[in-house]
Amino acid sequence: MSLQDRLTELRDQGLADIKSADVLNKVNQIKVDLLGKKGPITEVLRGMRDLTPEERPKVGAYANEIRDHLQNAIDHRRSELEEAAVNAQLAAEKLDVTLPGRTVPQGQPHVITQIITELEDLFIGMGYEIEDGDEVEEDYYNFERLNLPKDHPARDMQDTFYITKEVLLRTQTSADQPRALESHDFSKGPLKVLTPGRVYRRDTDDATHSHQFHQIEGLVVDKHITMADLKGTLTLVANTLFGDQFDVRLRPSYFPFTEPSVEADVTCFNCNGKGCAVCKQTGWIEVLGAGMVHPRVLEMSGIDPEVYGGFAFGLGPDRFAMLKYGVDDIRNFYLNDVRFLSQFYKKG
Ligand code: 2NL
Repeated sequence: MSLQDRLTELRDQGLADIKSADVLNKVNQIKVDLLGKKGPITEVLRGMRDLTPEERPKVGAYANEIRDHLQNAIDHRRSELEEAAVNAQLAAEKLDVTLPGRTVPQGQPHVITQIITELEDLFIGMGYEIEDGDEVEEDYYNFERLNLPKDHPARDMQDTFYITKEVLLRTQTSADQPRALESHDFSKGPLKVLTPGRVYRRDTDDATHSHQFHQIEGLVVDKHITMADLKGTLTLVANTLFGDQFDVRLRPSYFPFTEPSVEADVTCFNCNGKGCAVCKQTGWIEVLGAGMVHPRVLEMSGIDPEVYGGFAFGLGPDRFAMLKYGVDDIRNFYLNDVRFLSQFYKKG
């Protein structure tokens, strides 16, 4: 067989092999076997020694042509296989972007936080500023500046966690208010503050007491403030929180920081005032304590009680939440059991 025929045969066999190679490794192996130093084409080229000088360039050119042809076929087959591999991978990893995603369950503010926020919004609307004080407070601000000197018997109403003799966990958010009083510039208008926050008392935990709970206190000081302002404000709170048909009733009470002091009741939401088990047949539910700011409290903050006066009130969002939703054990609010808390999630 002539060298040309041998080359043609190698080409045809090689092209058939390349075409049928179905993985990259096989193509690579064909390249080594066919075009490598020990391959048949190299061998043919070596055989050119025996040709006449006229034949040599012709055979040489033909050999080069065939080698290039095979090399191109190999390159072509390689890229075909590479493309097929990528396509196969893409098909295997295909994402259906139209599938609905997995919804992440979304939490909501705690029911106590919801009540605090609702009240904050209401009072901000009436021009109050929100004060956020420290939970670790001085005895001086928590008690003395609110007219509760050391050994005052009314301190017993607020059993206290002391950190040192003079530092404690605040028992009432009123602790923030002497600071507001002493720093207020009355030439710029009345003082109106709302102090929501956590407070602590060394109460035994039972269904209606927790060692940590919440309080929101309000304080207004200006010239010519009367108890009518207090009652009007509290009525607005009751109407906003519970509804327009709710009324407010004031009963005499005692707090060391107010004089006179009152307990405020609202119409029982359960029986609309007719009398039921929730309101113990009275038609009223006690919701907060309040009063006219004691002159001593004003004096201690450097304010003249002959010129200025005001009202203050304190309410418990925990108690509000219990009343509003008929929860009978305050400790439920602090167990962080989502099955309980999610009942108060607002729709939407
Ligand atoms: C309650 C009800 C109350 C106040 C808090 C207050 C604050 C200042 C002056 C006067 Cl700076 N009063 N706050 C007044 C009345 C009631 O909370 O049950 N407290 C134990």
